[in-house]
Amino acid sequence: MTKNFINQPEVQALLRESAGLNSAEGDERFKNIIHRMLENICALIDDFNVTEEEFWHAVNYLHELGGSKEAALLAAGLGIEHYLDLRQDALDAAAEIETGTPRTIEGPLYVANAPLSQGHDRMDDGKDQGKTMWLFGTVRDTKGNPVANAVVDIWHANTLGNYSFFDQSQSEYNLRRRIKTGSDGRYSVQSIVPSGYGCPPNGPTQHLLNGLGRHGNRPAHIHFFVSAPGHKHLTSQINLSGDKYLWDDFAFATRDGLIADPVEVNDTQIIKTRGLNGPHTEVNFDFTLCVSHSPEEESRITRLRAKE
Ligand code: MBD
Ligand code: FE
Repeated sequence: MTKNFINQPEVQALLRESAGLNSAEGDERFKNIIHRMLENICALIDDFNVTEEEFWHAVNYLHELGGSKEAALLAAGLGIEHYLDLRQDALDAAAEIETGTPRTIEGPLYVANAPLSQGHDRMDDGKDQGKTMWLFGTVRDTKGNPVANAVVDIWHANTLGNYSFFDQSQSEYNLRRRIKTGSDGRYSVQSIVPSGYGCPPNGPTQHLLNGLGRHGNRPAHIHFFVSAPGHKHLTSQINLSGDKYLWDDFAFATRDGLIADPVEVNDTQIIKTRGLNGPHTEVNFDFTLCVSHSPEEESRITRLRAKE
């Protein structure tokens, strides 16, 4: 076959026609993106001499991926979601915008509209015998002042690494809460220490990762959306130190500045003031929010989410 077969006039004409570039209808930006995507797929088929068997295997993979609703999981596992963060960081740096708590990926397991409480709540339903965790901190602005009326939306896995809603064996909104801060900017929750997540071993994401010689595990982590009037929305997570996957996260979400140390608490006075029965683990993490310059910056990006 001729070198650069993709550049044959017949192929170029086909790609233009199939991407709708010859049509007056449709969306310009969409057409250009689809055109580039088709060109890249065709070039890749050429460059790697992709066989017809391999091509239809890939098509069937997409069927499986969609059928099991793992496309967003794969986007995290292939680092594309982290790439979006790297791009936003670079855009912020280029604009010399001040930085607060680092952003990191949302992941595919958020559920909207968790119970909202003022200052404090308990997140677990008491059915998981995990270690009690007292998670607390302060939301501040870049000048160090506490931010009132910030909503700290928290979600994390149970001791099996599973998330309520996606794991139907858990109660509704288990380990999912929203806490609104008062004038002191503080939030606190009683919960259980989460375990790391592992991709479904027989799902299409793990199958692909197997082919790459990669595992599908995440360290123990806690997700946050933090938002407040006049401030930029923050999507982030903290990863717990001591986890063997801390710097080997299949979703690339661990970042400097987002590592929290679980601390054992034995002080009877602290145990008492928290209304707990005995020794437990505390995790302290403060957030710094940046001032927003437009209303859009104050809310999370639009994305299809459960219960929204
Ligand atoms: C998770 O819990 C998660 O946070 C991500 C990013 C991917 C899979 C499971
Ligand atoms: Fe997660």
